[in-house]
Amino acid sequence: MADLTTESRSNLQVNLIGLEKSDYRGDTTTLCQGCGHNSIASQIIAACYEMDIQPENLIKFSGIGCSSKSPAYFLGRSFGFNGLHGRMPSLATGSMFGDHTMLAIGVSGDGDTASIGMGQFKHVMRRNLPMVYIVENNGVYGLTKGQFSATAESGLTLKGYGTNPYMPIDLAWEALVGNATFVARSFAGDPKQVKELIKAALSHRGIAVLDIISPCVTFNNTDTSMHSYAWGKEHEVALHELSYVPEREDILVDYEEGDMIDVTMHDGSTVVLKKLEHDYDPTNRSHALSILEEANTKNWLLTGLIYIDTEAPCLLDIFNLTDTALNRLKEHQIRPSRESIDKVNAMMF
Ligand SMILES: Cc1ncc(C[n+]2csc(CCOP(=O)(O)OP(=O)(O)O)c2C)c(N)n1
Ligand code: SF4
Ligand SMILES: [Mg+2]
Repeated sequence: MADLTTESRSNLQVNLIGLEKSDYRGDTTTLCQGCGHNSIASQIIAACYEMDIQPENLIKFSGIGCSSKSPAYFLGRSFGFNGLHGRMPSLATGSMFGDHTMLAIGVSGDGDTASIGMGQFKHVMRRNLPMVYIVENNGVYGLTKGQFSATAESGLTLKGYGTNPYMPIDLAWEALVGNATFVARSFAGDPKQVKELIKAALSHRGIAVLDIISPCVTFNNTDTSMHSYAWGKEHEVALHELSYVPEREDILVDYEEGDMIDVTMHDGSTVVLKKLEHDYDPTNRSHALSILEEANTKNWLLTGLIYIDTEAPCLLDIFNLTDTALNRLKEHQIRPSRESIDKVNAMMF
C-alpha cells in the first residue's frame, strides 16, 4: 500500500488511528469573533489530528484569561486543568510527574505569563518540563477589559488606560535566556506556520515555548480607527455597552521564509513580520539571542523556530521515573520495603 503523506491524509475522513477531525474539537467558542485565540485553537485541533495523537493521551493546562479559556474549545476528549492565574507551570509540573506518559499542551496569555506568572514561567523554562507552552500574546488583559499587559509596547495609547509608559517584556527572549530548549514565535493569522510550529513543539522532548501574537479585536484598538470599538459603538446604539463586541474578520497572512511583510491590524496600526531565512540554524543559541535583539531594535516580529536544543535532558528524564506512570502503580508497588526504610533511617543518624 502506498505510504500516505501527512498532507494527503489530512484530506481524508480519518487519520491513522481512525479518528475524524471532529474527534479533536471542543466546545463552541465563546470568545469574540475574529479573536486570534480562536484561530490558534483551530490549529491545535489540526496539528493533533494530523499527528494521529490519541486525545485521551494528552492533558491541557491553562491559567486565567480569555486565552486560558481556549482549552475548552479544542480536544474535548482530552484531560484538562484550568488553574489559578499564572500558576499553570506548577500545575503542569505536578501532573506530568503523576503521569509522565502523557503529552502536555498549556495555553496561557501575556498577562497570565508575563505579569502574574513570570516567576513560574522562568522556572519551568530552566526545569525543561516536556510541555508545549503557548502564549496567546495580545498585549492586553482581554478578559478584564483590556488593561496594558507587560508585553504591550511602550507609547501605545488605549482608551481608558492612557499611554503605556513601560518597556515591553519579550517572552521569546525571556524563554531563551531562561534556558528553554525550544523557542518559536508566530502570528495567529498565519495558520500554516502556527500549525507547523505546534507539530514541531509536540515532537520536542522538553519545554517548547510558542509566543503567538494573537490580536484582541475588542480592546487592543484605538478610537480613531474606522474599525475601532468606539467607532463601532457610535454606529450601533441599540447594543448594550458591556455586551457589545465588534464583529471582525480574521487577519490572514501568507508569506515565505526570509520575507518581511507589513500587517495592518484591526485598529489600523501596523506590525512588521519577518520570517526566519530558510537556511537559518536554530541550534545556535548566541545567534538566536542576537537576531532577537536586532529584531527588537528594528521593531520587527521575527517569526519561526528561533531556537532548539534536542540534547538537553528533560525534567522527567532526570528524575529516573518508573516506566509505569506513578498514578498507575499499585499500592504494594509504591510502599517502600522494611529494608529500604531502615536504610534511609540509618542515613539520617
Ligand atoms: C490572582 C488574580 N489576579 C487578577 C485576576 C484578574 N484577571 C483575570 S484574567 C486577567 C488577565 C488576563 O490576561 P491575559 O493572560 O493576557 O489573557 P487574555 O484575556 O488577554 O487572553 C486578570 C488580571 C485574577 N483572576 N486572579
Ligand atoms: S476580549 Fe479580546 S482576547 Fe478576549 S475574546 Fe475578545 S478579542 Fe479575544
Ligand atoms: Mg492578553
